[in-house]
Amino acid sequence: MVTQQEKEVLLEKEAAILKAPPMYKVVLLNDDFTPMEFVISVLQEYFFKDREAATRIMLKVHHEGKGICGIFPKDIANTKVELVLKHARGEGHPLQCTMEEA
Ligand code: TYC
Repeated sequence: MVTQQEKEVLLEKEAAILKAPPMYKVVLLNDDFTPMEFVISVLQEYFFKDREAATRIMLKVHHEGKGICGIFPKDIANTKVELVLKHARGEGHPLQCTMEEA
């Protein structure tokens, strides 16, 4: 027979499995120097946006200061931020990319 305590342990384990992992927004920030075309290419290559969506997001960042590239589990968001920053620095651009809990 299953004791009350065993039931509670099982319920806790099930709840932990079912609970969605926290998600993180990857955000691009505006600056005065990174070329628009570079930002569009980042959105296409790292966030799989088509050219129209990438252009829309880039222009939103340009006009409003920031914009969301996508929402991902923590590890994936972190890796994307690192890859985007490495690519931007490698090309000599000051583009800033961060993550925020969604
Ligand atoms: N403001 C930049 C320019 O005029 C373009 C730009 C857009 C830069 C989005 C960064 O995240 C950015 N060249």
